[in-house]
Amino acid sequence: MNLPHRFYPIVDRADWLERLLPQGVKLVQLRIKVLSGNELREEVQRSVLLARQYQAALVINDYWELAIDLGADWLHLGQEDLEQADVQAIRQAGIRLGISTHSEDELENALRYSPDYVALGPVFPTQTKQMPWQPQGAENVTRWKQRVGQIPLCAIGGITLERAPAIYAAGADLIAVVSDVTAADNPEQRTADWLSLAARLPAEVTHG
Ligand code: 3NM
Repeated sequence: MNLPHRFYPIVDRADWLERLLPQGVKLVQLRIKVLSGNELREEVQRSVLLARQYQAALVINDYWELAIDLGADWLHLGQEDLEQADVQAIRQAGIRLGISTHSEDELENALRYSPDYVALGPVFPTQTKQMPWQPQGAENVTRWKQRVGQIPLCAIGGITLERAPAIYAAGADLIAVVSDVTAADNPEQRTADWLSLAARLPAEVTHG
């Protein structure tokens, strides 16, 4: 597949990249909600440079103009972000695109953009993001994978290391997590445990 790893932590600061990238993380999302202006730009810039240094794929959440400006390789957009974004400009900049989905309608909409991955959430209840959606359960992971075929499917929302094997088995090509890593007693150790789980999975996603 086009994605470099099956474990996909999401963090809100470049400082986290300093901690996680040396562990061997090869795919990470920067999801910043509380910065703006120069502070935001500097945080994204530093993250882009760190990802390059560690040869990891960095996915910028939401800030598509900054992503183009700062030479990011990947972008993640929610459905509302997608409406505001200039997807043609994003594609022209050679940026790959992941899109959130929470319902069949959102999935149909996302597929119109030929995304490089589709995210499905929340698989389980999560405290990290307020959303109107009911938990999807492993069943919808399987349904989504049948629908997206060769497009990598990312499962997100309330997923822990302990729950991960069942979610990979249900059809998730990759799993994105926030709190299971960032709220862990020892985030570096938790990351190492995720990486060793992912290393025991097939390296290539099974298409379709
Ligand atoms: N998006 P945690 S769930 C950022 O369903 C995000 O689209 C979701 O955090 C979606 O791993 C979520 O702590 C939060 O549950 C994931």
